[in-house]
Amino acid sequence: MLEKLDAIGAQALKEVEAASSLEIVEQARIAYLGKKGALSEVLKGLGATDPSERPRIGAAANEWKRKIEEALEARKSGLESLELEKRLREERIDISLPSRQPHKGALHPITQVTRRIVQTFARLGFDVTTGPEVETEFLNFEAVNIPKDHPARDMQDTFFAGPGVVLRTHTSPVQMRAMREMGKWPVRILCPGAVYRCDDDATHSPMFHQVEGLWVDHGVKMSHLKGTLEFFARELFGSGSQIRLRPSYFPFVEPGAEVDVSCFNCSTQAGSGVVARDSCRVCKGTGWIEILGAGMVHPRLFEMAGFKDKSLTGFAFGMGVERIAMLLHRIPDLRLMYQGDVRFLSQFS
Ligand code: FA5
Repeated sequence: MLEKLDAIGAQALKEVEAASSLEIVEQARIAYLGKKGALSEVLKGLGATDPSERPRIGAAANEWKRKIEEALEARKSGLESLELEKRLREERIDISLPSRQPHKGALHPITQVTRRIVQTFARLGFDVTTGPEVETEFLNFEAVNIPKDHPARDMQDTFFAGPGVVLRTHTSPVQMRAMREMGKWPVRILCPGAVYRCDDDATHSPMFHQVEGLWVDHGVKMSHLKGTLEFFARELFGSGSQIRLRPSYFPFVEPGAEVDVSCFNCSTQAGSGVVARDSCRVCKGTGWIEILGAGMVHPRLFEMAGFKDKSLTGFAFGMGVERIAMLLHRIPDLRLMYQGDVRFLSQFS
């Protein structure tokens, strides 16, 4: 019986040492030390042995049990530390790797420029008002003194959205909406927003943005218009900027003017404002850049707004935001602003 125990014990130790996983270690424990394990099976025959031999056999069985338990424990912890090492190796974090930089978003250049324009006029007390982009033909044209069949309608190629309904071609109808809704003066508003025209080239887009300004009160004069726009030009294009007004025609103002700002590109190059302007790509050698249309509100608009006070006066102006953005950022083609190319847009973040 002792020989049998020795053979089982030796076999158990061999198997435990060779176990390649915790599962096999557990299987070996059950096979040798379990209730129906090899060791227990041998000890079942103890009753049939010589009683004087039993203490020796019992002691030998206990010794093998202890040895096998020790071997099981040793193999288990050996396998556990191997497993831990493997996991540590696999799950190692290389803290020297540079982290992934999240893409930083930024406002679109059109939004940035619109906000700059709005903030500049806000400092002079202008409030922001908006209107719908789908507008009645009446408010877009008739109410701002562009009657049906008037040749001025050709100045703005129109998208019709239905009978008597257009995609507004300018922000001037917002002037009319504001005066009608307020029903009283003074009116000092700024109307930014998208407008639509059937245009498409490097400097004209079917959808673009305008900012309209309107100031109505008693005693508003052309000099106020000039002073306001001079302040705006200096804030946006630099403190040395000058403006000039050239007579022009817009049906909703009388007199009307086109407003130019002195070329900030030339003066930047020269540092003095005096340069060989022939070489300037921004002003094409004229020294002036056209930035907006403006004038004194036509009395017909006050009639259309329901303002009966004949002594009221006002000025209005309207500018294209894309044009201002192109000038400020030297953008050669307006379409770049609508292509959603991150390489282009990220320059403005
Ligand atoms: C007007 O739209 C007038 N409502 C502005 C105005 C308001 C004048 C109040 C007087 C008093 P005009 O059609 O010139 O004016 O357009 C104004 C600006 O919009 C232009 O100077 C130009 O910068 C811009 N613009 C016109 N068409 C386009 C287009 N298709 N794409 C981009 N910008 C355009």
